[in-house]
Amino acid sequence: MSESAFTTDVAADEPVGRGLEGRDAYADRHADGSAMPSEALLDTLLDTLRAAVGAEHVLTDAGLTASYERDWTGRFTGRAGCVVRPADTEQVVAVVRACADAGTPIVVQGGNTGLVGGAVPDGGEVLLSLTRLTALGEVDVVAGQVSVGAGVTLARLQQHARAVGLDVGVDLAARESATVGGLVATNAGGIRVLRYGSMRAQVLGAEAVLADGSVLSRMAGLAKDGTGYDLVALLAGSEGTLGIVTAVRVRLVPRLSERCVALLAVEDAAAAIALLPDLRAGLPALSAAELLLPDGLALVRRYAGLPAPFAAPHGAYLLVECAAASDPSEAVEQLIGALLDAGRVRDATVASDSAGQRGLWAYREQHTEAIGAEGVPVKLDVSVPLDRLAELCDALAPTVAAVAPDSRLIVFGHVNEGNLHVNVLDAGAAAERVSAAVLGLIAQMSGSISSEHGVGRAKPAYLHLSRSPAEIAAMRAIKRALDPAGLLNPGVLLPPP
Ligand code: 2HG
Ligand code: ZN
Repeated sequence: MSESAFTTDVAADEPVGRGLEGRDAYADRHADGSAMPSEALLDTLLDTLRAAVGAEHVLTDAGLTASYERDWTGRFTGRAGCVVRPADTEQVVAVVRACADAGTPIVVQGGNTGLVGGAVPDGGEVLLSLTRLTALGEVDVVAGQVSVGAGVTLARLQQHARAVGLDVGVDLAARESATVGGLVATNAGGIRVLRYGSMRAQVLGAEAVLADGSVLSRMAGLAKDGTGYDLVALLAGSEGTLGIVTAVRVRLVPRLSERCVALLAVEDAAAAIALLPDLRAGLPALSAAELLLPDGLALVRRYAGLPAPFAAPHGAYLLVECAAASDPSEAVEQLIGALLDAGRVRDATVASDSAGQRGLWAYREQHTEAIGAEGVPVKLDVSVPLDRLAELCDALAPTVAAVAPDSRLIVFGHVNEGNLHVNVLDAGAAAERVSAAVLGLIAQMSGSISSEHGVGRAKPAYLHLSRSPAEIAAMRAIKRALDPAGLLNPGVLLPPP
């Protein structure tokens, strides 16, 4: 499809929104011609915001705004014009209308656990924090659904669902802080995608405030609905650029209280990948398969003071979890026995009790923190077709070493989805060259430059490596149609025209 098929009446080169300090139409000009925010307009906007959400929920003091202005990795920071903390959808509407009137862009933030800078300001935007939208509806156990506010954390939602024998299909290490709105906005994946799919698959409905202040609401949770464009699905993964998700109708799954977790030691990453068909076929209760490599394991062990999982080191490790209504341990042990006998697994440890299971998961889940404790990494989140994953594992080290010889590469990930987390420490001035080299490699392998973390501010310049010109033109047309002034999350996801 040609670009013109999507052209709207907004010129392609119209600037997307910028912060209070950069928007000429709403700014006074200094004698030297530089754009400055109009003090009067800023004051008027702050007054309107205070009236909308209460003065105590409009933060301007640097001491109070700082934690909202820096991402989890410390890689992305920027000053917000102010931080606004609405309590409900009506207040979000009032904030959006006030910002639209003032021409001031908005950055939307949930639990601030994002890893691509998609929820921190670039400079001068109104930062809209949704953490006060914590309504928790009663679980509809017949439908297996619940309506929740965007600011509810994943851990709180899990607790809520588990209390009635249900669970959430998505799970990830940042569960205590990550919010449902953020999970939808980034179409988060995590550790159970092989069983339940990513966040988009858990979303049966949503309510969202659009850039003009109108409210899109589809919260009935219809399992079947063939009435045209799936706008809710479009919001999933839109990273706050099309609308502000304020509530979500979440699909729940049965709570499977019996678990078995095993750590398998194998020769190398290729051997771990080669086990997948047997694991999927032999373990119907399979719910996670995570790849760990020696450097990452060593880093986590040092950071968390964990013992070695095996007497001898191995080339790669596969963490496997099964979850079922009745104890899946027997099936896991049987399969592992056969794999050991066949020499395809070199060693294995199985945990049937919850303390042992937590212990094994710690090797995997502590990766992000252990890496963060070493410094600010180049953090890439990529996927390739499974039949190229082993090739990618082999190619990563030479690719990174060629541009950043003194760096340290830590790779781990969700192996069944071909999704690797590539973290590079000590890249120094070569950081961007590392991104370009790794993402270029991914493009050659028909992969995705962003598998589950989103594009954010970190990767718009690389979007063309995963999306065709026609796709990017279609995305731009959708953005222009829903947010013609570029009010929502400017600079996130789409590169400048
Ligand atoms: C995970 O799988 C998260 O633990 C974070 O997606 C990955 O830190 C990372 O690179
Ligand atoms: Zn992940």
